[in-house]
Amino acid sequence: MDRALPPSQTDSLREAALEVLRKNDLGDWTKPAPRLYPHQWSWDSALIAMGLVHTDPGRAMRELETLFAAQWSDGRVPHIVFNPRTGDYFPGADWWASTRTSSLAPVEPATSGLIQPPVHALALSRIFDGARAQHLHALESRIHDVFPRFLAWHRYLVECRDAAGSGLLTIYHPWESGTDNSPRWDSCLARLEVGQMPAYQRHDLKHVEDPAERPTHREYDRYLWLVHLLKQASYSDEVIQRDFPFQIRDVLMSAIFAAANHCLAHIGEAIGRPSSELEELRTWSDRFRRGVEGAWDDELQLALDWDAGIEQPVRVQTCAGLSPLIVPDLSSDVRDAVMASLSGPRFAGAAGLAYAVVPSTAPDSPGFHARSYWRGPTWPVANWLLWWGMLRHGSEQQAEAIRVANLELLQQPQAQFAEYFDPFTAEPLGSRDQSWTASIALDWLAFRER
Ligand code: 9WN
Repeated sequence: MDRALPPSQTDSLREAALEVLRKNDLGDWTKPAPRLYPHQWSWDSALIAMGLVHTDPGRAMRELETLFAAQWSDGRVPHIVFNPRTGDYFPGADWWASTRTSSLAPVEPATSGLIQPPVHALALSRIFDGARAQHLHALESRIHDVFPRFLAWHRYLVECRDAAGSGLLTIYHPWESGTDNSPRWDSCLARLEVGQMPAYQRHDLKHVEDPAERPTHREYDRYLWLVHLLKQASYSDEVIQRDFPFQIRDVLMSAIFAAANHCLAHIGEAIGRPSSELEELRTWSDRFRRGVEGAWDDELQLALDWDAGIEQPVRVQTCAGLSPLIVPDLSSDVRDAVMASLSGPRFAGAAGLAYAVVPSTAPDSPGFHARSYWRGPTWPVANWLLWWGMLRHGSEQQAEAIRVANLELLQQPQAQFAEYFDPFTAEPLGSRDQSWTASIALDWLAFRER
């Protein structure tokens, strides 16, 4: 039984979460949301697999296999895989023009040319451990088959997104971070001069009640201008890195990558991959751990992104600053400092919060907005990542507090597995029936049974 909620409530929350995943299931992959996001998104799929594993590990594996079937020949896993049968998303496949623009892109399916945070090996590791424990040999053999693709993805990130060996991955677009309109990107986007590009029409605003919940038109112009420039560079890392105006070393992505290498090494060892590969993965994990630890800012008591355009840290206070918690083998003093920031008055301990969960941006800090997407609302998925990390660092009591507070938020009758929530009123915002919200609810509910 779960300590957070009485059994009748956990049962109905679980049933409702399963229903969301069933409704968004298109057979081999899952829509992130019924209408707002009708294609396959990279990090959504991995986090969806984290929930599916509790009911159907084979289907969880299929989610990852479908995504990795769209991998580019240089190893990158695209942030969106387009489904020709489900339209109505902008920018769609034509706008990205991946196959026409780069010989590295698959001919089919059409994809975007960006990436997203590399959470995939966390999901693969969960599927693997389950398969081993339950003697699911066919599933283990599928993990064997897909392993080289995962390794190629990690190698792409190391070689193309951290060619300088900084221990931090460089992103070229706010969408790559997964935290699209976070104040993390404001100062860099403010320097961007938007040139001539074709007129466009947004579709996202049709699917939310209040446009303030989504990025502004000014932000969208910048997002699309960056895509235009990326296409001009043929999505080539070498060309992009010469003088691209948005190059930020992303601390959250790098923390996830440190953990992902650790997970992939764990699987690789268990399935007997060559020791040279295991050594590489462990070295990468260590390199990105050091990169994230090195991004720690003593004054803000948070880890900060690095803006390579001006060679300065990005001094904002967002949940990404807590990402050292996701890194394996974190030194105990950094861990204690991050935990203090997480539970303190800028995040889960902020005055007036409806539930003691982590908001995406610290209330009272510049750029905060309670209802706008990644500028303040609490995202259960971001809380899940921090919870996952806290457990690994032995911060069990604090991890449990975050799990319980999130489950209480999600079991409100109006919550409907929303994409994000106003941290003060707990009002659901963005899409409803968001797959990864349902999926991590399943994982949180199953936690006490594991
Ligand atoms: C752009 C699908 C995705 C998530 C991102 C989230 C949002 C897309 C959008 O939705 O981004 O990629 O159109 O706003 O920010 O994290 O993967 O759920």
